[in-house]
Amino acid sequence: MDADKNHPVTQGFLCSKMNRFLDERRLDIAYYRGKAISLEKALEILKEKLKLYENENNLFFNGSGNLGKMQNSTKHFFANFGFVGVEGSLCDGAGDAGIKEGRGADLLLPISEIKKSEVVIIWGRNPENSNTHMLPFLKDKKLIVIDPRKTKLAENADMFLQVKPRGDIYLALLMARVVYMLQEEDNEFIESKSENFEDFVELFETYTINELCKRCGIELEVIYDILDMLIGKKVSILVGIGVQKYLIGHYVLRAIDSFAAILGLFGKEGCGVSYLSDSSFGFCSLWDDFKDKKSVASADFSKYSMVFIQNANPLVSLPNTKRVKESISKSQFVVYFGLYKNETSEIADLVIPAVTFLAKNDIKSTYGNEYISLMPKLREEEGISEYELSNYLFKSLLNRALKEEKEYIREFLKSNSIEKDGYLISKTYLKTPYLEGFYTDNGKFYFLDEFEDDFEDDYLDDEGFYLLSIKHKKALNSSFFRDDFLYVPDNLSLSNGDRVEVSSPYGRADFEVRVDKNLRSDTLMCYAGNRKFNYLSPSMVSLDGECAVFQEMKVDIKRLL
Ligand SMILES: Nc1nc2c(c(=O)[nH]1)N[C@H]1C(S)=C(S)[C@@H](COP(=O)(O)OP(=O)(O)OC[C@H]3O[C@@H](n4cnc5c(=O)[nH]c(N)nc54)[C@H](O)[C@@H]3O)O[C@H]1N2
Ligand SMILES: Nc1nc2c(c(=O)[nH]1)N[C@H]1C(S)=C(S)[C@@H](COP(=O)(O)OP(=O)(O)OC[C@H]3O[C@@H](n4cnc5c(=O)[nH]c(N)nc54)[C@H](O)[C@@H]3O)O[C@H]1N2
Ligand SMILES: [Mo]
Repeated sequence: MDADKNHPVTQGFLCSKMNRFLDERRLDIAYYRGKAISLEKALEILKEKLKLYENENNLFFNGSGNLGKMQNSTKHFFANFGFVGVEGSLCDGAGDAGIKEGRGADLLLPISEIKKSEVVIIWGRNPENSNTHMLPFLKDKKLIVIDPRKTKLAENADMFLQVKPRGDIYLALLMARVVYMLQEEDNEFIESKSENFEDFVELFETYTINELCKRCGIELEVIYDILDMLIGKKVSILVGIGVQKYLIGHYVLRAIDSFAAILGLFGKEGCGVSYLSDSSFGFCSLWDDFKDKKSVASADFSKYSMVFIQNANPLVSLPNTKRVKESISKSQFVVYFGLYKNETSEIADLVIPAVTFLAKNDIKSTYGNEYISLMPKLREEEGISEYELSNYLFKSLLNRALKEEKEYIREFLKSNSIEKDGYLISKTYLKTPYLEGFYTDNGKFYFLDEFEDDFEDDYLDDEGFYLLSIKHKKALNSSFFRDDFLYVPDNLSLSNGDRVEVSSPYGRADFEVRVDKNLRSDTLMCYAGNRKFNYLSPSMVSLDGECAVFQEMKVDIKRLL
């Protein structure tokens, strides 16, 4: 497989996952209760089971897949067939909710704007692993990294703040407080483009500077240094999911936005805060939605007769694995529709192979930049596309058919895309985001005005360890590659190969250890897709955004002999 040499983002490079994509062994045959069967037979069984359970409570559970719009054509069928759907997020939903509260809509910073920045702050994001195509655009910038772990990018950054996990909100309030103390706030932005500024000031002044420093683990001198680098400069802040894997996740993004707003960093060239949204803002939605939806992170599978799982591996990716396993075993009929064998396909009654993007027509928005990509079908594969499956079910159970594939693709394209230099982009990003105001009712930015954290006491004491979960370079969550180690700092008298038991208020799990000198002395780490991590995480959801909170816990560690 080759990349397009002229593409303005990838510039002819494939990420390490795409480089090995064709070697990955796909699921190429259907299974019924463990026995290989033909695809035709599998579709017949699916149809019969849908008829059997039609009047009962059933769930359609989908993950994110590859952002292809045609993937959701199955959702269209199950919504029309009376299934319950999922809402909320396992991913970036808490932060997204916080951004929407302040700005009305969560627009990313197009690559064309990042290119114009003088300083870039990488905050709780690890593009070295999770977004390698971003790296060339960071090369000639002053770089500041804020992360509890010394990432590769942090090693080469102009400044690195090894923040306390879950401490980012206090860091944002601290920096805003010092900007205000130094009278460096952007009064023109504040007066003409924002609301709630006085409340924001009152909020950060409820804490002493010392208290804020203690809560985020950063010294005041460092804050002066960082502000020296920022004030008067074109600054973009690229925030990842790291900062928001907590109950208070929406407040964190709102506080980071408010810090950016006090410096007037919105609606100006080369400035802004970019979170992990995709480029689909402003496009039409093609598919009907469910009448009833339940939170994805705390889905109780035991309540449903039939569960249809697509684009996801909930037995590894959902928090509180023990609960997930128990509850899914109580459902009467589980269908897995995916590309690869995994923990979820293993327990499913019926397994239906999907085809990859190479064998179906689709159009996709992009995670983290402004481009829209057509994905024409290039080859045949064993299996069935979402469109074909949905059309089959519509015809055989609801007596109607979907429109032609290309009509949906055309409709999506028409709703908000435009060609620029030979590539499709979203019209929304032809202009600097928020240049003409925010997407709130009155077009103004809303500063964070209140914040309460009932859980901070658990986090502030010195007992136990923080446990991070981050993305692996070679994996895509639980696909392609697994790393099941527990990474520990070098102050614990543990060595590579030691076995430990880790316990949290929600469960326990044992791991083989790897020492990682880049961790804080109070912090442990696993990669996403680790088969054990989610035995430790809670099935709670964030206070806003209904997002999983994988790091809302402290853990204890014990060496096993
Ligand atoms: N290779 C690869 N790329 C991927 C993925 C993959 O699995 N593999 N997954 C994709 C998906 S689904 C997503 S959502 C994106 C996510 O992309 P990122 O946002 O980059 O995701 P993470 O690796 O989870 O976390 C980023 C950083 O947050 C830090 N962090 C953890 N806790 C905290 C905290 O409390 N405060 C601060 N400041 N930092 C913290 C971690 O140390 C880590 O360096 O990546 C996408 N890209
Ligand atoms: N411990 C821990 N848990 C996490 C995270 C973490 O950092 N730590 N990260 C969270 C995040 S950010 C995310 S986004 C989720 C991701 O979690 P999941 O959505 O469960 O992602 P994957 O584990 O990659 O599983 C996706 C499955 O979708 C299937 N698939 C891929 N493409 C297609 C397609 O085109 N069609 C069909 N039908 N199927 C397809 C593949 O078979 C694959 O097994 O995990 C969350 N869980
Ligand atoms: Mo994600």
